[in-house]
Amino acid sequence: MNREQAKARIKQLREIINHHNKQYYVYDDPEISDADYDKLIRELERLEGIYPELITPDSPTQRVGGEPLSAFKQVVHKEQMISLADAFSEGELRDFHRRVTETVGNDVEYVVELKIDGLAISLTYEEGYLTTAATRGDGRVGEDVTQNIRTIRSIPLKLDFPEGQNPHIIEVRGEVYLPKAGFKKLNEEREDMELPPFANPRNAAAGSLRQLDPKVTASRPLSSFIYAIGYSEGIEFKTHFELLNFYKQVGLRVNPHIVLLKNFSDVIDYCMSWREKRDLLPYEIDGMVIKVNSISQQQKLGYTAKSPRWAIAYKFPAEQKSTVIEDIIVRVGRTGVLTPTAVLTPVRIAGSTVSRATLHNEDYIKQKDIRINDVVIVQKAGDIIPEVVEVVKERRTGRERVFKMPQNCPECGSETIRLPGEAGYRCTGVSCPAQIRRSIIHFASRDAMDIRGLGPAVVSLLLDSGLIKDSADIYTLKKQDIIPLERMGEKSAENLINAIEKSKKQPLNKLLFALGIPFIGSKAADILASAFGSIENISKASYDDLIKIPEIGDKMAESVVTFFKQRQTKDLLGRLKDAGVNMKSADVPEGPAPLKNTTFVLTGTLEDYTRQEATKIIESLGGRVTGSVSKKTDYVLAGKEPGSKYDKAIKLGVRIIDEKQFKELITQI
Ligand code: 3BD
Repeated sequence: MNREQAKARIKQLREIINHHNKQYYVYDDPEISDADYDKLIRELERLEGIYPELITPDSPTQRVGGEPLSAFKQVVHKEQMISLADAFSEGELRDFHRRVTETVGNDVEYVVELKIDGLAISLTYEEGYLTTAATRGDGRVGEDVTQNIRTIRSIPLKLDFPEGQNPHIIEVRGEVYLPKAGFKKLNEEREDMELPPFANPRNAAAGSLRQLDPKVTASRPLSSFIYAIGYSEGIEFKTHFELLNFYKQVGLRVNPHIVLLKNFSDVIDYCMSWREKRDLLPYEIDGMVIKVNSISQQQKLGYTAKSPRWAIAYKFPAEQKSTVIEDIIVRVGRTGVLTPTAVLTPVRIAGSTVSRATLHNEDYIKQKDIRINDVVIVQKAGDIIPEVVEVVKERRTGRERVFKMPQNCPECGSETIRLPGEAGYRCTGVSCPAQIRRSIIHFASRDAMDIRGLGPAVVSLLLDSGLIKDSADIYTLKKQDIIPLERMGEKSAENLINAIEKSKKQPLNKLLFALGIPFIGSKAADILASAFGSIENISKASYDDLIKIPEIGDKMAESVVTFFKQRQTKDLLGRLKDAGVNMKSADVPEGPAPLKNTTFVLTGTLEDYTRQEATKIIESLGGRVTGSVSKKTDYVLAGKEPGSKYDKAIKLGVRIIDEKQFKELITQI
């Protein structure tokens, strides 16, 4: 395929992919299988790899691009993002309707929307292209989260405007949210890593969007619903419903349960019906939003100091139930932290049965004076995580027992201690089975060594059968050991062995994270890996060396030093090294960098190298490869059929070399 053919195919692929993207993420109506979709993406990636100059920012491959940010820029919304007044009862809703009719008369239509429990955002599209995405902030100034928003598949990078309706600029407003399933999974992962869980999907969505590294955001299954407009030029709407239809048409995701109602009693019925049905939705809603449909009526009604008079939020009451704390048990985490958990007489709340509630730590229990056998009020924060709201003290009978954190680990019997400055107790046992199990599961997990097929169940099997005692033992496993295990077989054993083998090549940051050093999450692991370049260097680093790194705090530095001092750590690392596990960063230049400060641009087809290979060679010698020719370019490496970069190099007087000269250059130095 020549360049022209590739260009045409790239264009075609982008159109096909964008179409399927929209069917899947915006309209929830996929037309092809995931595998076929992946094939299209891979073909496009391959072609763009060969012709990187044909990559455009709106290409579907460019959703995760760019380097992590060091901070978010501020964005002033062109038009303010106003608040919404709340109503908590049917009476308050009727008051709203009365105020509306007093101003605009009885002929009113309402649009009723679900109130998505997410994070409000504003997307600016200029000439149809997404140029800025910002959080709401204080309504006037938000944070620039464009890089992160671009990773959300339901948000188009470009809008398809119908003929005659092409606003020069439009601020589109809506909600970014994490579906219930994604929220649950994220919290389970956080619990595994002993990070505090997000209290509700809104916090989880906010936490996911406020990531400096867009790759983290991309790994979260965020979605969006669009429901309002801010500033715009070159387009007008008569009704809110018309606006929503326009949004649907241009490829923005609009909630399918939005209705247009003429009668206010229907509005009330519709709101109440969702109060009962909300559990059936795959995302959280915390109420309904009622809006006057006609824009001219909206204008007549205007705004109070804080919110529009033409809209109101009806907030569902948080569902609470009383139940009994039958017992308080203690779970042991990967780093030995003990978490007290209430065992409840099961009750149904907001659509699911609740039989456990986390009590966080000793201080929390003391503060609320929670005792075993207490009658308590339980609710689900964000209607998902059960929590104890309060103790019903009037119902105490004298049979209540005060809970004490155990002095010995419930799993291994070792002494427990409460470290100064920490809320939690830790098990001091070096071979606590609960800790070991959780640490191995963590070691093999996706963001760590990524050993597919080595989940909690298989780890338990391997531990119980005595095949492994710690993470390093994973690398001594043989196919014959695994085949006889329950629910294993020839094929799964082979896959597991291959995944284990592959994990030896995981980059340093993943290994460092996998070790499960207290307070070192994946971000801190990335930072340490790039600052020190090898396990050896990190293990030799002093507290002072570590604390010099801006993102590494006091606790982290102390934890790293303590971890690497331990005999067990040395033994574990020795065995991992002997097994052939990678212990260094690939990107620490080992030798001198002869092409340091030298910039290359590649154009045309090379005979002996792909572009990626040539780029790797240049980078391994310390040089840089950029996409476009400027005065600062040192060399343009031109292959067969070079493109416009060749002409530009001539124009700017940049030195052009061919493949032969390139080979001479790299062998000479
Ligand atoms: C939703 C305002 C108006 C455009 C003002 C009428 C306050 C968060 O599903 N419509 C919705 C939803 C939120 C809305 C409006 N329609 N404002 C809406 C909304 N379907 N969640 N909100 N917001 C969005 C807010 N956010 C944080 C702090 C304070 N206010």
